[in-house]
Amino acid sequence: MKRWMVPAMAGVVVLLGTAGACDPPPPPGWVRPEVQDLTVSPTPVVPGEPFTLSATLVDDHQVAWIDVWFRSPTGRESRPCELPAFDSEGDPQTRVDVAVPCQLPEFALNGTWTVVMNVYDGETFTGHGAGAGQAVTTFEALGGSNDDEPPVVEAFTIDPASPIQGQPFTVTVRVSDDHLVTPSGYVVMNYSNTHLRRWDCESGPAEQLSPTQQEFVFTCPGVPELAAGPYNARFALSDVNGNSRPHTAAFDIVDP
Ligand SMILES: [Ca+2]
Ligand SMILES: [Ca+2]
Repeated sequence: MKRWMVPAMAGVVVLLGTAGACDPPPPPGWVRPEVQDLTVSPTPVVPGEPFTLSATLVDDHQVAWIDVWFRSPTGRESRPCELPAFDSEGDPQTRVDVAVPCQLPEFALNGTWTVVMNVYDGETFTGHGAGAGQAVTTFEALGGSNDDEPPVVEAFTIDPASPIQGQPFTVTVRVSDDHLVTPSGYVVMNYSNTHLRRWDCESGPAEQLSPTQQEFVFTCPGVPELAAGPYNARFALSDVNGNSRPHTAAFDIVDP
């Protein structure tokens, strides 16, 4: 049995994408590591229940570490696995069977997911996915949620309805969704006219009106240099599945 340590290595940075044009060339004779026989079991995967990614990792010198990431049916990326790390003592291992424990959140989307496993040998530049061997497979998730809809903006109220130039105003946004993020995270609202965009409206955490309703109250400071005229306010909120759609509301700033 190979010697693996859990949890994931500290200090392994996110390694995605492809090699950039400025990456140094690999050393002469370098052999890329490989991920062989990447499988998911059991399938279909049930969100909230554990499953395993299995693969065989091979390299001419050493299998140094792996990186795993998932893409949901709507394209959101996540890493719901405990990555193994090598015990650095002992001889380098050139062929390793791994069984990686993973678990999707209970609310995760049903449908076809993609999983990518990268393996690195540490012999060459390993930023941005360069130097990785990679395998990709898909699996079905069943028994999670079918929520691929963004939160609904039920109300978007500006007070006063026509803010006065140079004076503060508030924006109240009420949203509903079956899978809101609770407690709510930091949310940005901005507003603009044809040549100026402001990001200075601040909101505390949302008030939880019900299990499926939240209300944000943004305070927007008075800005003397904002000209009277038409403006657009924009607000977007993601649910736990990352579904998001911007909401826009038009309003006027009027002369004092
Ligand atoms: Ca190698
Ligand atoms: Ca939703």
